[in-house]
Amino acid sequence: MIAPRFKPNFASAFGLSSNLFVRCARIPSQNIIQMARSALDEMSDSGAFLRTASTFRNFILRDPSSQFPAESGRYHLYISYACPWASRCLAYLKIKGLDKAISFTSVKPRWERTKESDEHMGWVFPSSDTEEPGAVPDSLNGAKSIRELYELASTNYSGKFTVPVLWDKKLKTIVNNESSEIIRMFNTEFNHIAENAALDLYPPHLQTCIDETNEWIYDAINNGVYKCGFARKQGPYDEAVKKLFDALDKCEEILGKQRYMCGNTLSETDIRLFVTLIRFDEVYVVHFKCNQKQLHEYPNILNYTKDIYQVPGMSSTVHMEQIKRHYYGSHPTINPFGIIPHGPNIDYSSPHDRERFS
Ligand SMILES: N[C@@H](CCC(=O)N[C@@H](CS)C(=O)NCC(=O)O)C(=O)O
Repeated sequence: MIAPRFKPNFASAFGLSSNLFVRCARIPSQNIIQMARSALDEMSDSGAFLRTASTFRNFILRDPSSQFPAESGRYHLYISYACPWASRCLAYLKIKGLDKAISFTSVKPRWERTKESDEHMGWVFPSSDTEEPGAVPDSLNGAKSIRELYELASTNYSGKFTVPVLWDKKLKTIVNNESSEIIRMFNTEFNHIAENAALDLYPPHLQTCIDETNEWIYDAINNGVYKCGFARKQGPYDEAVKKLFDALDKCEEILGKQRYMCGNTLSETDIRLFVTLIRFDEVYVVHFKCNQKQLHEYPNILNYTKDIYQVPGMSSTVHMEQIKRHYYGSHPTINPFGIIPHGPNIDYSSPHDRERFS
């Protein structure tokens, strides 16, 4: 049996079961809510994966008098190329033409010990520019890990140390660590400095479709693959797999009638769906046991994934080697020896048939 990734000593001191403790334990005498410290610990008693909500939820606004005004050069996006949630945000930086106004850096793909003093495993920065292609040391704050950024931003933070992190260089704090909100800010609030300001991925006439579609796609697909992969009992896994493939069948049908998920215009929903689809055959099929069908067995979804990959800027957000090294190498409860499967190496830059809808 493999030990939990992070077990602070005071869990047992307060007589809490580790399962309860890591999910969300209230310690009455001190009124502390202790949250899960890693996705691997977010487990209900029934063995189902339960994702906890992000904590930093401030908004950058175009209004210069706001606490976090949209200014060029002020914000930094910390990502991992491996992470689908962070990759959504990076995709927005690229396709909205914001990557000169908002800087970004990536951590190393494999989780490592974040401190000598405990067992937490998480995102760390390389120690030099050459250690890891695509990752660089943290020149802004000199942090060794993403965990240190959370500790700089808050002295009593007790949640997970996740990417993405949208960092304010001026106030030296985390503005927001929730990708679904970060992409909304990038879509609208920086248009006075965005190189591709005309691209609106959340236009008023599509908002109802986008919100409704995001909801079932998040539950069944984006988060659904994690529910399959992190389930610790057969029942929750069976349920998640069924939901996942029902939802993929539904996508296949929709994409047989139109180019994108909300009509013939690229929208937020497509970027959110893409980051999961691009990882599907290479990782989720094997690592998260999502193997009822592979994506390349869905012709519309496969061609749609290629179509979005070929949107200018998108391919630079996909580092498949880092994606595979992260998943297969960072979850020892699922893949104890960290072996990385070779296939299937799909070429997403090959021709697709989606122009038939335009
Ligand atoms: N709700 C967050 C989820 C972010 C998230 O779960 N990121 C993962 C990487 S894909 C992470 O950093 N996990 C660290 C951990 O579980 O310790 C968002 O969408 O921004």
